Amino acid sequence: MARITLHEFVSAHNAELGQPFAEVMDVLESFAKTIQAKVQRNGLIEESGDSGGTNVYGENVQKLDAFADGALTNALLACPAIHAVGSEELETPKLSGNGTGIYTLTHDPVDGSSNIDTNLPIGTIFGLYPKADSVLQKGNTLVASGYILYGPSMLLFYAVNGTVNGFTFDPDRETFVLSYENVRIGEKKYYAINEGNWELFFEEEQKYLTTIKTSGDFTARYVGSMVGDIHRTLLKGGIFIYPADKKHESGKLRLLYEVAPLSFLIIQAGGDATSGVINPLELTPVKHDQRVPIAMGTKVLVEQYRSFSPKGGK
Ligand code: P6P
Repeated sequence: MARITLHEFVSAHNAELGQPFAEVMDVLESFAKTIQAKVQRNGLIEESGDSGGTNVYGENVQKLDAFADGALTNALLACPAIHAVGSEELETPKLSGNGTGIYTLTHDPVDGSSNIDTNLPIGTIFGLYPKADSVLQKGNTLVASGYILYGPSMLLFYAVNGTVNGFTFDPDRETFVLSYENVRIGEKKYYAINEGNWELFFEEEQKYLTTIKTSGDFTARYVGSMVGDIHRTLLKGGIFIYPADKKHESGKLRLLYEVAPLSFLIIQAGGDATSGVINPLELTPVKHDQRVPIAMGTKVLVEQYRSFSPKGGK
């Protein structure tokens, strides 16, 4: 029997969210296929390497970043369900002006840019909020969140109403089909952190890492693309950490575009997340590019990490 498609699944299982939600998911599927067509042609496409421009943070923008940001933002602004779009690459959110929009969607169009030309996994991260006057909403107001993972397979995972479901792009049917139903986070002891920053880590991180490494129970895994690391953490278990350190006083990852949507998904799959002293979903962003420290993953592993924080993090 043929596997249910993403569109069919959304219509059947998210019917209470109606046509607007289905429209957003259709936009995301179409966007995923556009990006996949690019990333499956490393070295052959125009959109490789640096664009020569910088983003609102002064960071070099990869050509694929710029292409993806425009493609997704414009597709969303044309979607009747969308009121506004916030993108990691945009200084300010864009309003659709269509008058029918009921959602604000925030996205990091291509996360893991440093891996783009290396054929390593990269991803798109999205968060769907109820329409509001500002894009700066707490993560615990999310209606849904998820990611697209461009790897050997292209996957789309999303969390809504307390469940996480995963879909694999079937090239024969040219659509996503259900492949991981009602996903619950795994329990393996993988840890993902950039240990190249050891000298920058504060004492609590160094003590934590020394403890888990001398325990002999943990295995290191670090892709350097948040979506790839979080996907492995979801399926297998483990903990992903990007802490504050002596150079990144608030960490590196952005609350609105990376931390909140992925924390929401991990928590809905039975995991946990902490930004030092608080659950990141309880934070109201003070600016759209606010960075926060983050540790997320298997609940018991996040609890162990928290115990090393002198602040007794939540
Ligand atoms: P570092 C990619 O640039 C990214 O934003 C995330 O996808 C990833 O988790 C992190 O930065 C990697 O940062 O400092 O370890 O290279």
